[in-house]
Amino acid sequence: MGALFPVLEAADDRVVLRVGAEALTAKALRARCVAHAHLLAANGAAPGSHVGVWTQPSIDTCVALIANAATGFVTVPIDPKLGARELGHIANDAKPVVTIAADVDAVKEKLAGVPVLRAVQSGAEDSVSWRQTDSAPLLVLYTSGTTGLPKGALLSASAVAFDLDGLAAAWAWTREDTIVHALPLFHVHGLVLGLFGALRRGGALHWFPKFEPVALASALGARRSVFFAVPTMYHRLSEAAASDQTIVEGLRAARLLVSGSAALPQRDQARIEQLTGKRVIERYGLTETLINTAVRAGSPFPPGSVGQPVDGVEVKLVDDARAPVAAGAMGEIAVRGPNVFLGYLNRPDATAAVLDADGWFFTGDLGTTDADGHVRIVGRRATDLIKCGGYKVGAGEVEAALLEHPLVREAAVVGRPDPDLGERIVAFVVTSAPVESKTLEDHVAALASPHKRPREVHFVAELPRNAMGKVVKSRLP
Ligand code: MLC
Ligand code: AMP
Repeated sequence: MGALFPVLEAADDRVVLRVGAEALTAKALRARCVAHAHLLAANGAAPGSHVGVWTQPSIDTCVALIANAATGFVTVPIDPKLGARELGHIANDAKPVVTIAADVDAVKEKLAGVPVLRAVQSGAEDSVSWRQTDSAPLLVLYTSGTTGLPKGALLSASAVAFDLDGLAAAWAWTREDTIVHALPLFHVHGLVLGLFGALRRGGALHWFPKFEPVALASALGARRSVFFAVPTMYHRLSEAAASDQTIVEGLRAARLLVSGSAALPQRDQARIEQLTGKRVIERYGLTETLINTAVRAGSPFPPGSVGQPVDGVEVKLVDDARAPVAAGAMGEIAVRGPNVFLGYLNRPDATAAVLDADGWFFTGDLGTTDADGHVRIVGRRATDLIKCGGYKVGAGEVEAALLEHPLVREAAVVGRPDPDLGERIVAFVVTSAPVESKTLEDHVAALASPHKRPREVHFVAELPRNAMGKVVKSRLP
C-alpha cells in the first residue's frame, strides 16, 4: 500500500491540472484537498461516507473529484444532465451524505433531500491523512444493464491503483506525460483513466469540458501528450482533419493516441493512419473491471486488437455454460484480477449473476484471442445493450421512459450501426394519438438522460410479437 496520489504528499510547483485558462500546481491542489476535507468534516461527512460530486464541467469539479478521493471519501459522481428519474434513483440508492457542486444553485431543486455544498475555491495549509490504496470502496459508478435502473458499481482504491499502474507499464506512462481529453467525468474513461490516472502518475491533465477538435489538437501539440478519446471522437477528428492541417499536426505530435469504451472502426483507424502516420491504440474495459487489456505502446499489434491482458489480469473465453472454449474459438470474455469491482451497491443478486465464487467476472462481451494473447471483441451476448457514442444504454431503460409518455402504448428499442456513434438508439412505438418524434426524444432526454434519447423514432401500427406475446426485435423493420 501507499498513497493513492503520491504527488499530493510531496507537492511541488509543477502544474498538474489545466482547464481552459485556469491551471493549478500540485501545491495549490494539495491545499484545496485539505480545505475540501475540512469542509466535509464540518458538514457531517466522515472518511468512508458517500459524497456526491455534481460533475458540472469546471476546474472546481475536477478538484472536488480529486480531493474527495484523496482525503478518504467515497465518490458518487453525478451526471448533471441526468433526468429526474435517474437522479432520484441515485439519491435513494447511494444515499450521499452531502453533494459537492461548483454551482450550488443549479443543483438545489434537482436533488431534493440531499444537502448541497459549494466546491472549495481556495486552499488550507495544514495537513490531512491521505487516502491509501486499500481495498475499501473509492467510487460508486452507475452503469446501465439491459433492464431496470442503472446499478452502482463499487470500485476500491486498490483496484484503481492496480489498474492505473498496469496501464502505466503498458504505455510507458510517466510524470512527463500530459493527458489530454474531453471526456465526461462520471465514467471510468474520463474519471479513472483521465483524471485519477494523470494524478497518480504525477503528470498533468489538460481537460476540455467540451469536445472541440481544433482546441484539442492544439493542446496535443503543446506538450508530451497522451490523448484519450472514444471512437466517435476519433471519427469526428478524422473527418475534421481532412480539411484542417492543425488537427493533423496535433494528432501527429501526440506521444500516444488511445481509444476505448467502444470498438474503433477500422475505417477511422485507417484514415487517421493515412493522415498522420500514427496508429491509434485500443484498450478494453468495463465499469465493473476497469481496463482489462491494452495494446502496448511501441509494440506491433494485429488490426482490431484491443490488446493483451494488463499485467496481473487473467482473461479466459467461455461458452454458455461458462466452460473454457477451445483455443482460437470465440467465447464470452471472463476476467479475474485485483482490478475487478467489489460488487453492485445494494444488489447482491446482480453481483452474483456476473461474479463467480472464484473471482471471475463475466463481461457479456464476445471475443477471440490469438496465440500472442491479443484479444479481439467480436460482439456482445445481450442484444439489448447499446453502445452509443461510448455510453452504455440499456434498451429496457429507454423503453420504460418511452412508456411513461401518456401517448405511447408500446415501445421497442434497438441499436443500429452508425458510422459516427457506433450504434444509434432507434425506437419503434405504437401511440394512441399522433405525436412528434422530437417530443419523444425530449421526453426520454428529460426523464433518463440526453445521451439515452432515441436518435430515430418509427411509428408503427403494432410491434411484431411471437405466440407468447413477446416482442421479436429481429422482426422489426
Ligand atoms: C441534444 N442535447 C439535448 C437533447 N438533444 N439535451 C436535452 N434534450 C435533448 N433532446 C444536448 C446534449 O446533451 C449535448 O449537450 C448536446 O445537446 C449535443 O448533443 P449530441 O450532439 O447528441 O452529442 P453527441 O453528438 O451524441 O456527443 C458525442 C460525444 C459523446 C462523443 C461527444 O457521446 C461523449 O461525450 N461520449 C463519451 C462517453 C464516455 O465517456 N463513455 C465512457 C464510458 S466508461 P452538451 O452540452 O454536452 O453539448 C467505459 C469503460 C471503458 O465504457 O472502457 O472506457
Ligand atoms: P461500460 O459499462 O459503459 O463501462 O461499457 C463497457 C463496455 O464497453 C464493454 O463491455 C465493451 O462492450 C465496451 N468496450 C470498452 N472498450 C472497448 C473496446 N476497446 N472495443 C470494443 N468495445 C469496448
